[in-house]
Order: sequence, then structure tokens, then C-alpha cells
Amino acid sequence: MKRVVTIAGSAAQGSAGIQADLKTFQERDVYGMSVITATVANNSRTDEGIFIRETKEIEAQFHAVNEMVGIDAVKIGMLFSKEIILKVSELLKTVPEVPKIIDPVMIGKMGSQLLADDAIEVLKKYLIPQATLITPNRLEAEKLLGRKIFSELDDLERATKELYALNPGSVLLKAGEVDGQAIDVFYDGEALKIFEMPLIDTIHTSGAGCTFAACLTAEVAKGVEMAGAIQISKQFVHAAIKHSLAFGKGVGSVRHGALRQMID
Ligand code: PXL
Repeated sequence: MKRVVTIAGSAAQGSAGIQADLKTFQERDVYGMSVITATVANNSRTDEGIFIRETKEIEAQFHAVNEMVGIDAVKIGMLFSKEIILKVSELLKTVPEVPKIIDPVMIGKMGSQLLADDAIEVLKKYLIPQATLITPNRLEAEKLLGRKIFSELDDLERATKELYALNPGSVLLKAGEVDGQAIDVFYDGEALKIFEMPLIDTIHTSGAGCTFAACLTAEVAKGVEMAGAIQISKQFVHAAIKHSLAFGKGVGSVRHGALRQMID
């Protein structure tokens, strides 16, 4: 069984972060492990409920995972601070051969700030060049590039190539809605590829980005090539959003197990 670790924040309400990743790993039949960088206890109001872990705690978790079990692929989500990014960058250098999927998480669905403003340059310089794939959404891509990205295929393709110039192994720009379809643009230095999926009309999409990247990481760990892993993950998250759960107040959770249930 392939062994996959997520380095991310704990999202107490269960839709996103570590919780989304572990649920998704289980769905995709890989062995899930976690390195928790922060605790997010409040996604619906302010940023009061964000607690950052110490770098020595992060390092200890990573060593436990790497030495006691071993790692076939890593997913990286919320890192929050410069200090954590530098620590994670140092830890990842100890596993150079392991595929690394970096979801450059910046803002939660309810507006919580999950990456400090002064951390973006450090993320670009130290972490992104170690990625096998980065999966920014449009807003994250705009912050990484320092420019606006327009909803036209031309500009989306240009932006994807600009992101590739930051030196990851490959880029998947989750562009969001273009003409009623959810469009992603992929570039690995060779061919540009466009992935499309019908858009689902719901506000209950909390955890979608994490779930997508977690599924992708699991597939890559199993040896699925990148285009195939992206296709599977698009289907997986499409089902999870289609059958999302409008629990409580605010933005409801994706249903991580929807594809297995094969409810349509
Ligand atoms: O969906 C982005 C995200 C990632 N990681 C954690 C989160 C959230 C959204 O709230 O809480 C820990």
C-alpha cells in the first residue's frame, strides 16, 4: 500500500485541510499520515481561531512519519508563516525523490487568511521549485504572479506558463468558471493541456481544493501519470461537490466519499 503524508492545517469543522486529506486518502486506498502545521478553529467569522504550531513540532511529526513508515508522496497545504515554509522546505530536501504536490493555500472559503502576506515570496523562492506539481486557483495564481488573470483562455494559458517560470515540475492552474465549465490549465514545459468539467451551481464547496489535491497526490503515489491523476481527481471532486453537505451555518462541506458511493 502506498504511503502518503499531508503537511497542512487541521480544519476543525472537517471539510478542508488535514481532515479532507485523510478522508480522501482513505477513499483512494492509500495509507494516510499527517504533519499538522496549524489548527483552524474558526472558518466562518474571523481569523481569531487560527493557531500556529511550532516548527520543532512540525519537524518531529515529519521525522516520525518518514522514519517509522516512509513516504511515497507528499501533499502540502496550509503553511501560514515564513518560518513554517522554511522548515518544510528544509524537511522536503531530505526526500528529494518523493513526488510533492503543493496546493498554495492562501484564503479559506469563508475568507480566513491562511498564508501571511509576507510569506508569499518565501513560498515562491524555497518551496515552489521543489514541487512536482503546484495547484493554485486563480486568486492564488494572481498573488504568486502579482498580476490580474483574465477569464480568457489566452490569458489563462499565459499565466500558467508564467507560473511554470517559478520552476515547479508542472503547474495546474484551477481557473474556475469559463463559459459555464470548470477549467484547469496544465503545463509541464511541453504541451499545454486543458481539463474541463461542468460547473456545479452550489455555495457548499468547502474543502474542494484540498480534496482535489489530496486525490491527485494519492494517484501519483500509486504511479498514475499526471494527466490521468488530474482526470481522476477532477471526477472525484466533481462528485464531492455535486453531493456536498449543507451542514450548519455558512459554506457546507464537500462529500469526500461521494464517488465511492456512486450516487448520481
Ligand atoms: O480550503 C482551504 C483550507 C485549507 N486548509 C485549512 C483550512 C482551509 C479552509 O478553511 O481550514 C486548514
